[in-house]
Amino acid sequence: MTRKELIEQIREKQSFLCVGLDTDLDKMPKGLKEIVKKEYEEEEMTFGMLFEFSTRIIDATAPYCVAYKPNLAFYEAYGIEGMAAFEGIIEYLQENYPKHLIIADAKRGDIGNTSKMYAKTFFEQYNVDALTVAPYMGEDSVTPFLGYDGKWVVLLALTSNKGSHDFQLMKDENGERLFEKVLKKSQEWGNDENMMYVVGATQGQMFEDIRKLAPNHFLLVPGVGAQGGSLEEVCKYGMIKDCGLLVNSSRGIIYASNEKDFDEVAGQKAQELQQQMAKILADAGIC
Ligand code: NUP
Repeated sequence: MTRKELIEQIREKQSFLCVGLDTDLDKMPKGLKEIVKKEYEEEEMTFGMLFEFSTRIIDATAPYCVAYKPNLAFYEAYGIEGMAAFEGIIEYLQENYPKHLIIADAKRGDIGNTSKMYAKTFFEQYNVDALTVAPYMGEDSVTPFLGYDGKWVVLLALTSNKGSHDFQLMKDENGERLFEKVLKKSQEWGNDENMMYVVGATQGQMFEDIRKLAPNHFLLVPGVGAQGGSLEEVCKYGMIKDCGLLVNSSRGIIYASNEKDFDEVAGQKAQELQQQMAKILADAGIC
């Protein structure tokens, strides 16, 4: 998906919401198991639970979001069946919601030879639109992901967790912080048509500093909802003339109810965020 197509979707939906698919079997809603039992064999139950839960969430939230972000940890943790569910969910999205951006949150990056295989995995085998990548190993670990037309590298810049302070805020002798070096250096490898940055919603006013160095890049912003980040603050300091933001919420949407109505409630939560986003976009004159 190109930047232009993504912006068109944001304007059309009046939303820059990304729904995070962090599927945890310990958090499945009541009653789902009984439904799945009727349709799947005993040995397919893990696949069935993950697939049925996710696709119901997707159907309920699709009108209110422009992107989905399955996090690989929540599939790999269930072995082959988990990965089959990941693949099934990606195919379901591609067939039913081809205009939604699919971001695989896997935080990959290794020596060039290995990164090439990671790129093949996500951009050829699974054919997702975007992949989160860690910048730590430098240029040759990131560039193999950048050679695919219409695909996106989403590079970790300033993450939402407390530990982001340990390295990302470290200063050199000139007072430049590590995340600022990541923003500057990585722009020698990619551009705002094939690279986004991860910036945590919990970082608030730091978005001002991010925008000084990446004025035009899309930012993937996790941390709204369960981690307590503020949508208003993110938009105040991070929004640009064509939006430039994808704000993710996972637990705040997908586990809002653990009753039979879990998908309906997830849809309502997504719609609430979409309505707040529509107002912010209108106030900013974007749509
Ligand atoms: O800085 C980051 N913070 C973060 O939470 C980078 C991420 N990729 N994430 C991911 O976003 C995290 O692993 C999870 O998949 C999602 C946030 O989920 P939630 O806090 O909305 O439930």
